[in-house]
Amino acid sequence: MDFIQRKQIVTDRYEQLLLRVNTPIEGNGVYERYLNPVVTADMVPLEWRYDFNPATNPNFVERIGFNATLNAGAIKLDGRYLLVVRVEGNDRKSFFAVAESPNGIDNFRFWPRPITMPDTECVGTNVYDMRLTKHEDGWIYGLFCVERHDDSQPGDLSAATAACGIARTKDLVTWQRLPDLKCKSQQRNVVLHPEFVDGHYALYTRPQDSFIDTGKGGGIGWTLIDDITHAEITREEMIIDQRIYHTIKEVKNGEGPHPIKTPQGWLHLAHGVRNCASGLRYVLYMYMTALDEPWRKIASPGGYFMAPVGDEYQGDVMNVLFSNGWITDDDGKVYIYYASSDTRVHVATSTVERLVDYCLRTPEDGLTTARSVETINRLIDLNQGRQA
Ligand code: M1P
Repeated sequence: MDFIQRKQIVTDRYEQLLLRVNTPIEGNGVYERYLNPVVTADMVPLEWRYDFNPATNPNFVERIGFNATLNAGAIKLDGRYLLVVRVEGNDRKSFFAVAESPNGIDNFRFWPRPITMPDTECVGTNVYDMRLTKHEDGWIYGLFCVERHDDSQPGDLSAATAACGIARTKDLVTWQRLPDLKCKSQQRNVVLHPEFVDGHYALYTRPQDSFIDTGKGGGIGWTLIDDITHAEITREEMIIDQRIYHTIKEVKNGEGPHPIKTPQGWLHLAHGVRNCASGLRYVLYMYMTALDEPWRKIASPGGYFMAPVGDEYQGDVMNVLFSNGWITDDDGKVYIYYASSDTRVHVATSTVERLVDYCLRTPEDGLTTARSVETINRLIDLNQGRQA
């Protein structure tokens, strides 16, 4: 096949993929999944992958490969649904790139170039998992993980450190990089609360003893910081959502996107991790905190909100759902962007009303088998009483 023929085939296939219509799948009533993922590695622009010059690429082969598109921050700007996607090259380096859709559920198309994120003096090896927050100070902040080799262990090539990188923008094109969050522990999954709290910026944190293990880090933390341009944790990191034995968040947990403000309280989406014979299992769960005290939990529905199903189970890192982006429309519709198995991005839709109902009316985890059976029997009793 010559250059022209192959280029045509590749381009046609690419355009068909981007124009594919997505359809909802009936679910449990709390949310709807969709038939197709919304962003996959095959949707990375051809200009980033192919040399379009027949003289230097006579067979029209791919020159730069992409391994995955995952863990996307999300925001709605000027009526456009925008994802800041973690794009991972075949070289294992992640970077950020904006994908835009007119409706939030299909036709996502990457902007012409990836984000050029300025570095700090201490260059990061890898960056990923941006949480976007349109803060009441007028800036859009992106908080993300910055990974570097741990030079205190020169003999161990896999020793790494995780820190929270901070950058801000008005348009997602030009980014002002601020110093990384200073703190005693390593950090991943740090999220900026959208409002000032007692005149301070507020962070959801995830203290961890090492790059992978949270160790003594008890769960999702909360702290106030004085200056976002030199962010430093100087106060206590209060653990607001603990890891708990024999639950979906026994091994680790982490805040997802920043919480949604509702009349009943702040709606939170998070991921919980447990161990099993096939390795770590990442699921999504929800909780709510008080409107006036965003650190005080008021609802904790038991169990997971979403776990991998079907094809979602398979990918680069199996058995993983992870979310760091959601968008709320003015009419209360919520678009939950989640990645499956560190490979591709999906959407699920719900409404603020349904999510609040889910949080306030789902029984809490009783933490023992006996309590779980009691809870089920209580529902059966109520239903039988109603039927009598
Ligand atoms: O591989 C699953 C996820 O693992 C990490 O999340 P956590 O820090 O909570 O363990 C992150 O590297 C995330 O990107 C990844 O999806």
